[in-house]
Amino acid sequence: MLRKFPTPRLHCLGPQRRAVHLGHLPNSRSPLVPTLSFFNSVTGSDEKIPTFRVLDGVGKPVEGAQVPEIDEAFARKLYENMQLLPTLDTVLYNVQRQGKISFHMTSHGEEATIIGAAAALEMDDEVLGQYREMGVLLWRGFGIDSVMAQCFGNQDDTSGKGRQMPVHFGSPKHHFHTISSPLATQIPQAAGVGYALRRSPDRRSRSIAACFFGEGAASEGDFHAGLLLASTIPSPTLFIARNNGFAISTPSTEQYYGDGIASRGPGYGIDTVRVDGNDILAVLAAVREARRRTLEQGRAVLIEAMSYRVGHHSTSDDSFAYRQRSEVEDRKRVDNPIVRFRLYMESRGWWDAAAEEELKARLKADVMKAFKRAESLPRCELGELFTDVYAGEEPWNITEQRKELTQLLKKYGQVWEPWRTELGKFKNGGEGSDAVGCLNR
Ligand SMILES: Cc1ncc(C[n+]2csc(CCOP(=O)(O)OP(=O)(O)O)c2C)c(N)n1
Ligand SMILES: [Mg+2]
Repeated sequence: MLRKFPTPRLHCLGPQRRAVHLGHLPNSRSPLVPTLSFFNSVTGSDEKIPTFRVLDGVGKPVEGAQVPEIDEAFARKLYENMQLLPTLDTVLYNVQRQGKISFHMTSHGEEATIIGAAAALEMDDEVLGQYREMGVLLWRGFGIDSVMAQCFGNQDDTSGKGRQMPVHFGSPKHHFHTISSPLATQIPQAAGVGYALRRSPDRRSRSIAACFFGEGAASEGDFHAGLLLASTIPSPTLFIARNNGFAISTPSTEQYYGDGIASRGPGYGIDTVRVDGNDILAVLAAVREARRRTLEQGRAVLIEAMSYRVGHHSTSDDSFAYRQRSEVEDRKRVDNPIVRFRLYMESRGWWDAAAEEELKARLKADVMKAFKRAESLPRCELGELFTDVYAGEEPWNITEQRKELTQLLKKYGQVWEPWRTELGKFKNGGEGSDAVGCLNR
């Protein structure tokens, strides 16, 4: 059983609420009161929605906390995945800087939110991510070779045959819906996926839709459309807002005036909780309980996980243009999600310096091996650019684009150096592909 929070008081209706009985309007259950009184989620600092935490900043359970049941093997899996994320991120970030891939986004600082949530879900719960949730795939066994293949867009990329931007993963096998760049589109989609699960006899009462998004994405209209959809057409949908303090350069203080994202849940009649996103045990407990609720009630739940985006937004961003280096350095130290959990593991006798050293060396070697492999592999056949973009017969616009590329390649493919180099990166040097139409014809 989890410890119960005091219910946040979002309505300041005053003492008359209970004392005076004036009844209800015919079409409402709202009690009639004789006093004019406004309410808000930001009335006073003591009215803020609380943040659920299990471990303190140095990995010690806080007084009264109910520590979720985990054994040593599970704890090690959590920790190894939390360490794998930054190992991969650091290599991919540097590889982008060397010009070998076009783009990357790191999860630095959000390891506990992402791995903790992944670990609380069932492996076949449907996940709709934003883009910073590579850790969910790692937890589900996608593998670092597949991560590298997607980021390099090589022939082993099962997410999209190299046709998507890096980090735009997708894997039906891992129940991970393909990432799409336009923000918040996954939120109403998740409400639809949750509804589909409810209507599917073999998934009903067993699987949920879990939707991740940033607090910045929650400023989009699609956030409200998605929550309203889940509220009025009930479904087992879990919304996980990663509040990492920034939407690129816009700090969260400029993104809302209300009490974060959590204050919006009650407006839609959705059970809501705020959690310390740097505390993996708190995230694990909150997501486990939220998942149980969505299935039991068949209704959506909203979690707001509080963390801090330690890395730059992406490789296209330099965050020191809009925040102090010292602020980032401070946040790396205070409540560091990986350190907190390591200290907890050590206190249980499950981890020590030797295990740490072995893990870091092993992960680095594995990631470097996968990187070298991915770099050496060619891209898919060039013609694959046009196959299975849509289901069914090829539509006219794809046919037109295919013909245009064929003509351009005939004219410039071998005579213009940048194109010749690019073509060399594809399987068979970009030649012999029926779908494009033979380049040398
Ligand atoms: C509809 C739309 N508007 C703007 C963008 C550009 N954009 C990409 S990421 C981003 C910030 C999102 O911040 P948040 O949702 O907090 O996620 P975080 O990057 O912090 O994980 C913006 C504005 C976009 N991709 N789509
Ligand atoms: Mg953000």
